Amino acid sequence: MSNALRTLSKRLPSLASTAMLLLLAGLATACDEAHPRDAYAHPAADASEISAWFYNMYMVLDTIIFVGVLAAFFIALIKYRKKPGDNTLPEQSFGDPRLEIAWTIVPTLVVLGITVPTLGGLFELAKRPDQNQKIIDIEVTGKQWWWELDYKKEHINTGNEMHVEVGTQVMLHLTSADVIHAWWVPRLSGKRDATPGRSYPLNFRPKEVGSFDGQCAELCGASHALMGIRIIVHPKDGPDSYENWVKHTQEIAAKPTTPAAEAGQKVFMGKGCVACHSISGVSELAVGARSRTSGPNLTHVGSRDYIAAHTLKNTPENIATWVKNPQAVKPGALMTNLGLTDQEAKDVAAFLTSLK
Ligand code: HEC
Ligand SMILES: [Cu+2]
Repeated sequence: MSNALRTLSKRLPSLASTAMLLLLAGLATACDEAHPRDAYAHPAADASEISAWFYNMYMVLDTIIFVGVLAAFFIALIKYRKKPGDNTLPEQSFGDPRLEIAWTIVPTLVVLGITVPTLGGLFELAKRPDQNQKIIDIEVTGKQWWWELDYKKEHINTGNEMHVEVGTQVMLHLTSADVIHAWWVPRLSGKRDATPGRSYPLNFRPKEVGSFDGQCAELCGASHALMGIRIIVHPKDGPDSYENWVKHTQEIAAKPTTPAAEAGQKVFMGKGCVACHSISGVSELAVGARSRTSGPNLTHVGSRDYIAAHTLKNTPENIATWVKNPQAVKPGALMTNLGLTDQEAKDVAAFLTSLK
Protein backbone atom coordinates (compact mmCIF):
# COMPACT_ATOMS: atom_id res chain seq x y z
CA MET A 1 0.00 0.00 0.00
CA SER A 2 1.37 3.45 -0.84
CA ASN A 3 1.97 5.92 1.94
CA ALA A 4 -0.82 8.21 0.82
CA LEU A 5 -3.31 5.34 0.79
CA ARG A 6 -2.19 4.22 4.22
CA THR A 7 -2.73 7.69 5.71
CA LEU A 8 -6.11 7.91 4.03
CA SER A 9 -7.20 4.56 5.43
CA LYS A 10 -6.12 5.71 8.88
CA ARG A 11 -8.11 8.91 8.56
CA LEU A 12 -11.23 7.31 7.11
CA PRO A 13 -13.10 6.89 10.41
CA SER A 14 -12.59 10.53 11.39
CA LEU A 15 -13.49 11.71 7.87
CA ALA A 16 -16.66 9.66 8.02
CA SER A 17 -17.68 11.03 11.40
CA THR A 18 -17.01 14.62 10.23
CA ALA A 19 -19.26 14.01 7.22
CA MET A 20 -21.96 12.61 9.53
CA LEU A 21 -21.78 15.65 11.80
CA LEU A 22 -22.07 18.01 8.81
CA LEU A 23 -25.08 16.05 7.55
CA LEU A 24 -26.81 16.16 10.95
CA ALA A 25 -26.09 19.88 11.29
CA GLY A 26 -27.60 20.45 7.84
CA LEU A 27 -30.71 18.50 8.78
CA ALA A 28 -31.08 20.43 12.03
CA THR A 29 -31.01 23.81 10.27
CA ALA A 30 -33.42 22.54 7.60
CA CYS A 31 -36.01 22.06 10.36
CA ASP A 32 -35.44 25.56 11.66
CA GLU A 33 -37.21 27.57 8.97
CA ALA A 34 -40.97 27.99 9.19
CA HIS A 35 -41.49 26.42 5.78
CA PRO A 36 -45.08 26.82 4.54
CA ARG A 37 -45.52 23.08 3.98
CA ASP A 38 -43.42 21.84 6.89
CA ALA A 39 -45.79 19.53 8.71
CA TYR A 40 -43.39 18.06 11.22
CA ALA A 41 -41.98 21.11 12.94
CA HIS A 42 -45.11 23.25 12.49
CA PRO A 43 -48.35 21.23 12.58
CA ALA A 44 -51.40 23.51 12.64
CA ALA A 45 -54.29 21.07 13.26
CA ASP A 46 -55.09 18.12 15.52
CA ALA A 47 -54.61 15.55 12.73
CA SER A 48 -51.22 16.87 11.65
CA GLU A 49 -50.10 17.04 15.30
CA ILE A 50 -50.66 13.29 15.54
CA SER A 51 -48.60 12.66 12.37
CA ALA A 52 -45.90 15.06 13.55
CA TRP A 53 -45.66 13.26 16.89
CA PHE A 54 -45.08 9.94 15.14
CA TYR A 55 -42.65 11.42 12.66
CA ASN A 56 -40.56 12.98 15.40
CA MET A 57 -40.75 9.83 17.56
CA TYR A 58 -39.51 7.66 14.66
CA MET A 59 -36.82 10.22 13.92
CA VAL A 60 -35.43 10.03 17.49
CA LEU A 61 -35.71 6.23 17.62
CA ASP A 62 -34.10 5.76 14.21
CA THR A 63 -31.31 8.17 15.06
CA ILE A 64 -30.50 6.19 18.21
CA ILE A 65 -30.42 2.93 16.22
CA PHE A 66 -28.43 4.52 13.39
CA VAL A 67 -25.82 6.01 15.70
CA GLY A 68 -25.63 2.77 17.74
CA VAL A 69 -25.05 0.57 14.67
CA LEU A 70 -22.46 2.97 13.23
CA ALA A 71 -20.67 3.22 16.58
CA ALA A 72 -20.49 -0.59 16.87
CA PHE A 73 -19.23 -0.74 13.29
CA PHE A 74 -16.42 1.75 13.84
CA ILE A 75 -15.42 0.26 17.22
CA ALA A 76 -15.12 -3.16 15.56
CA LEU A 77 -13.22 -1.64 12.65
CA ILE A 78 -10.64 0.02 14.86
CA LYS A 79 -10.36 -2.44 17.73
CA TYR A 80 -10.11 -5.63 15.66
CA ARG A 81 -8.02 -4.21 12.85
CA LYS A 82 -5.14 -6.47 11.67
CA LYS A 83 -1.98 -5.69 13.66
CA PRO A 84 1.29 -5.27 11.70
CA GLY A 85 3.18 -8.55 11.50
CA ASP A 86 0.27 -10.60 12.92
CA ASN A 87 -0.64 -13.24 10.34
CA THR A 88 -2.70 -15.57 12.56
CA LEU A 89 -6.42 -16.05 11.99
CA PRO A 90 -8.72 -14.45 14.56
CA GLU A 91 -10.56 -16.79 16.97
CA GLN A 92 -13.25 -18.64 14.95
CA SER A 93 -16.64 -19.05 16.60
CA PHE A 94 -20.14 -20.11 15.54
CA GLY A 95 -23.61 -19.62 17.04
CA ASP A 96 -23.51 -17.97 20.45
CA PRO A 97 -26.99 -18.67 21.95
CA ARG A 98 -26.92 -15.53 24.12
CA LEU A 99 -26.26 -13.35 21.04
CA GLU A 100 -28.89 -15.17 18.98
CA ILE A 101 -31.53 -14.57 21.67
CA ALA A 102 -30.50 -10.95 22.14
CA TRP A 103 -30.75 -10.03 18.49
CA THR A 104 -34.11 -11.72 18.18
CA ILE A 105 -35.62 -10.09 21.26
CA VAL A 106 -34.31 -6.54 20.86
CA PRO A 107 -35.70 -5.94 17.32
CA THR A 108 -39.01 -7.59 18.33
CA LEU A 109 -39.31 -5.15 21.22
CA VAL A 110 -38.44 -2.22 18.93
CA VAL A 111 -41.09 -3.27 16.38
CA LEU A 112 -43.72 -3.80 19.12
CA GLY A 113 -42.80 -0.45 20.63
CA ILE A 114 -43.53 1.18 17.27
CA THR A 115 -46.61 -0.85 16.32
CA VAL A 116 -48.69 -0.40 19.45
CA PRO A 117 -48.67 3.44 19.54
CA THR A 118 -48.95 3.58 15.72
CA LEU A 119 -52.17 1.55 15.78
CA GLY A 120 -53.52 3.89 18.47
CA GLY A 121 -52.68 6.86 16.26
CA LEU A 122 -54.33 5.30 13.22
CA PHE A 123 -57.56 4.67 15.14
CA GLU A 124 -57.45 8.20 16.53
CA LEU A 125 -57.12 9.65 13.00
CA ALA A 126 -59.91 7.44 11.62
CA LYS A 127 -62.39 8.29 14.40
CA ARG A 128 -65.66 9.77 13.17
CA PRO A 129 -65.99 13.20 14.76
CA ASP A 130 -68.77 13.78 17.30
CA GLN A 131 -71.79 14.82 15.23
CA ASN A 132 -73.27 17.05 17.98
CA GLN A 133 -70.96 19.94 17.24
CA LYS A 134 -70.47 22.51 14.53
CA ILE A 135 -69.00 20.69 11.53
CA ILE A 136 -67.88 22.20 8.25
CA ASP A 137 -68.78 19.53 5.70
CA ILE A 138 -67.14 19.83 2.30
CA GLU A 139 -67.32 17.53 -0.68
CA VAL A 140 -64.00 17.71 -2.51
CA THR A 141 -63.80 16.48 -6.10
CA GLY A 142 -60.41 16.16 -7.77
CA LYS A 143 -60.48 17.03 -11.46
CA GLN A 144 -57.70 17.30 -14.00
CA TRP A 145 -56.16 19.66 -12.70
CA TRP A 146 -58.09 21.51 -10.03
CA TRP A 147 -60.31 20.86 -7.00
CA GLU A 148 -64.05 21.46 -6.89
CA LEU A 149 -65.23 22.34 -3.38
CA ASP A 150 -68.88 21.91 -2.48
CA TYR A 151 -70.08 23.11 0.95
CA LYS A 152 -73.17 21.01 1.57
CA LYS A 153 -74.91 22.98 4.33
CA GLU A 154 -73.76 26.42 3.23
CA HIS A 155 -74.63 25.81 -0.45
CA ILE A 156 -71.35 27.21 -1.66
CA ASN A 157 -69.61 25.86 -4.73
CA THR A 158 -66.07 27.03 -5.39
CA GLY A 159 -62.66 25.84 -6.48
CA ASN A 160 -59.11 25.30 -5.20
CA GLU A 161 -59.21 27.63 -2.19
CA MET A 162 -60.96 26.18 0.83
CA HIS A 163 -62.15 28.42 3.66
CA VAL A 164 -62.62 27.00 7.15
CA GLU A 165 -62.73 28.21 10.76
CA VAL A 166 -60.13 27.92 13.49
CA GLY A 167 -61.16 25.45 16.22
CA THR A 168 -64.07 24.03 14.21
CA GLN A 169 -64.19 20.42 13.04
CA VAL A 170 -63.76 20.03 9.28
CA MET A 171 -64.99 16.88 7.50
CA LEU A 172 -63.90 16.41 3.92
CA HIS A 173 -65.43 13.81 1.61
CA LEU A 174 -62.93 13.15 -1.14
CA THR A 175 -63.78 11.85 -4.56
CA SER A 176 -62.64 12.30 -8.14
CA ALA A 177 -64.32 12.99 -11.47
CA ASP A 178 -61.64 11.40 -13.63
CA VAL A 179 -58.39 9.76 -12.46
CA ILE A 180 -56.98 9.18 -8.97
CA HIS A 181 -55.79 12.36 -7.24
CA ALA A 182 -54.64 12.81 -3.65
CA TRP A 183 -55.42 15.66 -1.29
CA TRP A 184 -52.47 16.81 0.80
CA VAL A 185 -52.14 19.95 2.89
CA PRO A 186 -49.28 18.82 5.13
CA ARG A 187 -49.62 21.33 7.96
CA LEU A 188 -53.29 20.40 8.51
CA SER A 189 -53.60 16.67 7.82
CA GLY A 190 -52.12 13.64 6.13
CA LYS A 191 -52.64 12.58 2.53
CA ARG A 192 -55.80 10.94 1.28
CA ASP A 193 -56.63 9.58 -2.16
CA ALA A 194 -59.49 11.02 -4.21
CA THR A 195 -60.74 8.07 -6.26
CA PRO A 196 -63.54 8.02 -8.87
CA GLY A 197 -66.74 6.39 -7.64
CA ARG A 198 -65.70 6.43 -3.97
CA SER A 199 -65.89 8.86 -1.12
CA TYR A 200 -63.12 8.88 1.47
CA PRO A 201 -63.35 10.93 4.68
CA LEU A 202 -60.61 13.20 5.95
CA ASN A 203 -61.10 15.02 9.25
CA PHE A 204 -59.13 17.74 10.95
CA ARG A 205 -59.61 20.64 13.34
CA PRO A 206 -57.41 23.65 12.51
CA LYS A 207 -55.64 25.27 15.46
CA GLU A 208 -54.02 28.25 13.77
CA VAL A 209 -55.40 31.14 11.70
CA GLY A 210 -53.62 31.58 8.36
CA SER A 211 -53.13 30.24 4.84
CA PHE A 212 -51.89 26.68 4.37
CA ASP A 213 -50.72 25.37 1.04
CA GLY A 214 -50.90 21.89 -0.36
CA GLN A 215 -50.52 19.84 -3.47
CA CYS A 216 -52.11 16.95 -5.33
CA ALA A 217 -49.97 14.00 -4.29
CA GLU A 218 -50.89 11.36 -6.87
CA LEU A 219 -49.53 11.55 -10.41
CA CYS A 220 -52.65 12.43 -12.38
CA GLY A 221 -51.48 13.58 -15.79
CA ALA A 222 -49.62 16.34 -17.57
CA SER A 223 -50.35 19.14 -15.10
CA HIS A 224 -50.23 17.11 -11.90
CA ALA A 225 -47.45 19.34 -10.55
CA LEU A 226 -49.68 22.39 -11.16
CA MET A 227 -52.59 21.13 -9.08
CA GLY A 228 -52.14 23.07 -5.88
CA ILE A 229 -54.42 23.68 -2.92
CA ARG A 230 -54.82 26.52 -0.45
CA ILE A 231 -56.75 26.34 2.82
CA ILE A 232 -57.56 29.65 4.49
CA VAL A 233 -58.29 29.27 8.20
CA HIS A 234 -60.43 32.20 9.41
CA PRO A 235 -60.76 33.47 12.97
CA LYS A 236 -64.08 32.91 14.79
CA ASP A 237 -64.84 36.62 15.20
CA GLY A 238 -64.11 39.96 13.62
CA PRO A 239 -64.49 41.24 10.06
CA ASP A 240 -62.37 38.38 8.66
CA SER A 241 -64.41 35.67 10.40
CA TYR A 242 -65.47 32.44 8.71
CA GLU A 243 -69.17 33.32 9.13
CA ASN A 244 -68.60 36.60 7.29
CA TRP A 245 -66.86 34.74 4.50
CA VAL A 246 -69.85 32.37 4.23
CA LYS A 247 -72.36 35.24 4.14
CA HIS A 248 -70.34 37.14 1.57
CA THR A 249 -69.76 34.10 -0.63
CA GLN A 250 -73.45 33.13 -0.61
CA GLU A 251 -74.28 36.48 -2.15
CA ILE A 252 -74.02 37.42 -5.79
CA ALA A 253 -70.93 39.52 -6.55
CA ALA A 254 -71.51 43.21 -7.28
CA LYS A 255 -72.39 44.10 -10.87
CA PRO A 256 -69.47 45.41 -12.95
CA THR A 257 -69.23 49.20 -13.02
CA THR A 258 -66.26 50.10 -15.23
CA PRO A 259 -66.65 50.05 -19.04
CA ALA A 260 -63.85 47.45 -19.34
CA ALA A 261 -65.58 45.12 -16.88
CA GLU A 262 -68.93 45.57 -18.64
CA ALA A 263 -67.28 44.74 -21.96
CA GLY A 264 -65.67 41.75 -20.25
CA GLN A 265 -69.04 40.44 -19.10
CA LYS A 266 -70.21 40.52 -22.74
CA VAL A 267 -67.10 38.56 -23.75
CA PHE A 268 -67.83 36.05 -20.98
CA MET A 269 -71.45 35.60 -22.12
CA GLY A 270 -70.73 35.66 -25.85
CA LYS A 271 -67.55 33.63 -26.29
CA GLY A 272 -68.67 30.32 -24.83
CA CYS A 273 -67.14 30.59 -21.37
CA VAL A 274 -70.60 29.83 -19.92
CA ALA A 275 -70.43 26.33 -21.38
CA CYS A 276 -67.96 25.41 -18.66
CA HIS A 277 -68.19 28.11 -15.97
CA SER A 278 -71.03 29.45 -13.90
CA ILE A 279 -71.20 32.85 -12.24
CA SER A 280 -74.20 33.27 -9.96
CA GLY A 281 -76.32 36.22 -11.03
CA VAL A 282 -74.61 36.40 -14.44
CA SER A 283 -75.06 33.05 -16.08
CA GLU A 284 -78.40 31.58 -15.04
CA LEU A 285 -77.37 29.07 -12.35
CA ALA A 286 -78.63 29.67 -8.83
CA VAL A 287 -76.23 30.73 -6.09
CA GLY A 288 -74.31 27.72 -4.85
CA ALA A 289 -75.31 25.39 -7.68
CA ARG A 290 -72.62 22.87 -8.55
CA SER A 291 -70.68 23.81 -11.61
CA ARG A 292 -72.54 21.78 -14.20
CA THR A 293 -69.58 21.10 -16.44
CA SER A 294 -65.87 21.07 -16.40
CA GLY A 295 -64.63 24.45 -15.13
CA PRO A 296 -64.47 26.03 -11.67
CA ASN A 297 -67.34 28.19 -10.43
CA LEU A 298 -66.24 31.81 -10.99
CA THR A 299 -68.86 33.58 -8.83
CA HIS A 300 -66.23 35.15 -6.53
CA VAL A 301 -63.12 34.43 -8.56
CA GLY A 302 -61.85 37.98 -7.90
CA SER A 303 -61.30 37.18 -4.24
CA ARG A 304 -59.08 34.14 -4.80
CA ASP A 305 -55.34 34.46 -4.08
CA TYR A 306 -54.38 32.33 -7.08
CA ILE A 307 -55.95 31.07 -10.30
CA ALA A 308 -55.60 27.73 -12.07
CA ALA A 309 -55.02 25.78 -8.84
CA HIS A 310 -52.24 27.79 -7.25
CA THR A 311 -50.43 28.23 -10.57
CA LEU A 312 -50.66 32.00 -11.14
CA LYS A 313 -51.14 34.87 -8.68
CA ASN A 314 -54.62 36.31 -9.18
CA THR A 315 -53.88 39.55 -11.06
CA PRO A 316 -55.69 41.01 -14.12
CA GLU A 317 -52.53 40.45 -16.21
CA ASN A 318 -52.33 36.80 -15.21
CA ILE A 319 -56.05 36.19 -15.89
CA ALA A 320 -55.57 37.70 -19.36
CA THR A 321 -52.54 35.47 -19.99
CA TRP A 322 -54.50 32.44 -18.79
CA VAL A 323 -57.66 32.97 -20.86
CA LYS A 324 -55.69 33.72 -24.03
CA ASN A 325 -53.77 30.45 -23.90
CA PRO A 326 -54.45 28.14 -20.94
CA GLN A 327 -52.28 25.33 -22.34
CA ALA A 328 -49.24 27.61 -22.38
CA VAL A 329 -49.66 28.01 -18.61
CA LYS A 330 -50.73 24.45 -17.77
CA PRO A 331 -49.81 21.67 -20.19
CA GLY A 332 -52.95 19.84 -21.30
CA ALA A 333 -55.31 22.22 -19.44
CA LEU A 334 -58.91 21.19 -20.12
CA MET A 335 -60.03 24.74 -20.87
CA THR A 336 -60.50 25.51 -24.54
CA ASN A 337 -58.35 28.19 -26.11
CA LEU A 338 -61.17 30.34 -27.50
CA GLY A 339 -58.85 32.58 -29.51
CA LEU A 340 -59.62 35.79 -27.62
CA THR A 341 -58.01 39.00 -28.88
CA ASP A 342 -55.72 40.93 -26.51
CA GLN A 343 -58.53 43.43 -25.90
CA GLU A 344 -61.12 40.73 -25.15
CA ALA A 345 -58.71 39.01 -22.77
CA LYS A 346 -58.03 42.29 -20.95
CA ASP A 347 -61.74 43.09 -20.67
CA VAL A 348 -62.73 39.65 -19.43
CA ALA A 349 -59.88 39.87 -16.88
CA ALA A 350 -61.24 43.23 -15.68
CA PHE A 351 -64.69 41.66 -15.32
CA LEU A 352 -63.49 38.54 -13.47
CA THR A 353 -61.22 40.57 -11.16
CA SER A 354 -64.25 42.70 -10.20
CA LEU A 355 -66.08 39.59 -8.91
CA LYS A 356 -64.95 39.90 -5.30
C1 HEC B 1 -64.19 23.62 -22.23
C2 HEC B 1 -64.51 24.22 -20.97
C3 HEC B 1 -64.03 25.63 -20.69
C4 HEC B 1 -64.29 26.77 -21.38
C5 HEC B 1 -65.05 26.92 -22.69
C6 HEC B 1 -63.68 27.85 -20.63
N1 HEC B 1 -63.07 27.36 -19.51
FE1 HEC B 1 -62.12 28.43 -18.10
N2 HEC B 1 -61.59 26.73 -17.15
C7 HEC B 1 -61.92 25.47 -17.55
C8 HEC B 1 -61.23 24.50 -16.71
C9 HEC B 1 -61.31 22.99 -16.83
C10 HEC B 1 -60.47 25.26 -15.79
C11 HEC B 1 -59.54 24.71 -14.71
C12 HEC B 1 -58.19 24.56 -15.32
C13 HEC B 1 -57.12 24.13 -14.37
O1 HEC B 1 -56.90 24.80 -13.35
O2 HEC B 1 -56.45 23.13 -14.67
C14 HEC B 1 -60.73 26.65 -16.09
C15 HEC B 1 -60.20 27.70 -15.35
C16 HEC B 1 -60.51 29.03 -15.57
C17 HEC B 1 -60.10 30.11 -14.72
C18 HEC B 1 -59.30 29.99 -13.43
C19 HEC B 1 -60.26 29.80 -12.27
C20 HEC B 1 -59.63 29.41 -10.97
O3 HEC B 1 -60.18 29.75 -9.94
O4 HEC B 1 -58.58 28.79 -10.97
C21 HEC B 1 -60.57 31.27 -15.26
C22 HEC B 1 -60.40 32.66 -14.72
C23 HEC B 1 -61.29 30.90 -16.47
N3 HEC B 1 -61.23 29.53 -16.62
C24 HEC B 1 -61.91 31.78 -17.31
C25 HEC B 1 -62.52 31.43 -18.52
C26 HEC B 1 -63.02 32.37 -19.48
C27 HEC B 1 -63.00 33.85 -19.32
C28 HEC B 1 -63.52 31.64 -20.53
C29 HEC B 1 -64.10 32.17 -21.81
C30 HEC B 1 -63.25 33.01 -22.58
C31 HEC B 1 -63.32 30.23 -20.19
N4 HEC B 1 -62.71 30.15 -18.99
C32 HEC B 1 -63.72 29.17 -21.02
C33 HEC B 1 -62.78 25.11 -18.56
C34 HEC B 1 -63.26 26.00 -19.51
CU1 LIG C 1 -54.03 15.37 -9.27
